[in-house]
Amino acid sequence: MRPGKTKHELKRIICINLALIFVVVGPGCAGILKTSKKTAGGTFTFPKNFIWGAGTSSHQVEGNNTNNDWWQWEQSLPLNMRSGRSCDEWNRFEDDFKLAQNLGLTALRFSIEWSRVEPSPGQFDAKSLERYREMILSLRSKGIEPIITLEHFTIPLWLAKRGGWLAEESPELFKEFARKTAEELGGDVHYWITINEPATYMYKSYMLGTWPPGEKSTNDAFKVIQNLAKAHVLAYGEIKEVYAKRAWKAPMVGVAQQVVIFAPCSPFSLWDRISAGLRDKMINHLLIDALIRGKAAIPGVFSIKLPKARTLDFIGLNYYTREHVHARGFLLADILGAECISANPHTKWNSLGWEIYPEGLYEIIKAFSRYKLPILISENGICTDDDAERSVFIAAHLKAVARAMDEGAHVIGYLYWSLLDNYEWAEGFAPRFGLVGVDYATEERTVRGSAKKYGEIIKCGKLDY
Ligand code: GCO
Repeated sequence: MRPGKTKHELKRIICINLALIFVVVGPGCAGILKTSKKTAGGTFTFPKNFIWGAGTSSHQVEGNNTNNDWWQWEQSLPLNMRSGRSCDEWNRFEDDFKLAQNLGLTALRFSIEWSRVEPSPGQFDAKSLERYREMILSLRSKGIEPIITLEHFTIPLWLAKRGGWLAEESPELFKEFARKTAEELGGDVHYWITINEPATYMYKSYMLGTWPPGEKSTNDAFKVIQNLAKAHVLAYGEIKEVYAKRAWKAPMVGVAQQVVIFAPCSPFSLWDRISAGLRDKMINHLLIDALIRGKAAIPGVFSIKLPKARTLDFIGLNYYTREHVHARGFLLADILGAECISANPHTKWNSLGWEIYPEGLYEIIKAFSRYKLPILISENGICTDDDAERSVFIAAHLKAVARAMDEGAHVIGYLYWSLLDNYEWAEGFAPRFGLVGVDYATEERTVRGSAKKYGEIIKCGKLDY
């Protein structure tokens, strides 16, 4: 400081400097860095092209998807557990995309409803395709990258009647749908997720029986996962071919894999540790392994052989929680075990009772880095009635991403689940996952504080971890 300055001048200089910091760093950054706890970590600056987004899926937000298996299934549920008009996204997407743009999102993941695009076998509906084209162009005009999911748990009724994903012909039928969609919409799409959470679908629809078609048969479940894997491989080939023929820039095609951190109920029990390890292998890794190597097996239990290896350009990871498991006996189902509740008094849960465990995202990214493919966090989110919890959740999980990336992990983006409150399948409308709240009676939207905080992190582009 130069001598001879008056108190008043000093104050002015300090104010100007603070204002400069505010303009250069931005209010978000200042806020984020101030509130973040400084640990042994560091500060990570996300790459310029990092994908910052959120996700939705057709049946959960569009409303009136009357021609799919879920709609039929819901009709036997109480009124408040049916999807109905949901968020009416089919008609309101333009306004919601504007909200996403205002938040500073650079990507939006949404799904194409198969039952709309192909309402009867081999008959494609030009109007529905046109609506999806409008959605894609609307996003593009707002500088938002569309990330398209082709299969997010629902199938057309006609396919359900033919046996759904159990039917031998299902992979071929999916291939046709993928080809047509890529031909019609591909010019403006770079990222494709063929199938969302194949193992979740297999488990809930064919083992637990809590989702349509409500079956409980391990044999059928294995057939279904084989068909889903084959469907992915065929769709991957089709999408690539369509792009190559038209000389469009080669797309990135992957799946969205559900991942859970499995921990033993007792770290001292060998069997509990085996149980956790087995679940990790079967639920987290088996499918990814198969798609990369073209085959995978658990000797004596299950094997899968695919028409082609190396059909992933990136791995999508849907991460929410950790589960503690213990073995009940020595048969596979027993070793796979049962869950127990963590006794840790500091444990936090979302409104569906899932443990919140941000470090798990770091662990999962590290574990999946072994495949040496780009990783997209295709879902990560919290259902809660306390929006402050959501802000903490997002920051904590992004810090886990930052830490993994700082150690060299190749993560290309993060998609918060979900842009909007929506229809949470068998749980109905009660769980609130949205960055944007939805009043289902009026369809009024409320941008939550957590959404703005997420926007601040995006704007800032760096985080202490
Ligand atoms: C799933 C889906 C989403 C869910 C989300 C919250 O994993 O079930 O991909 O449709 O809504 O995961 O449960």
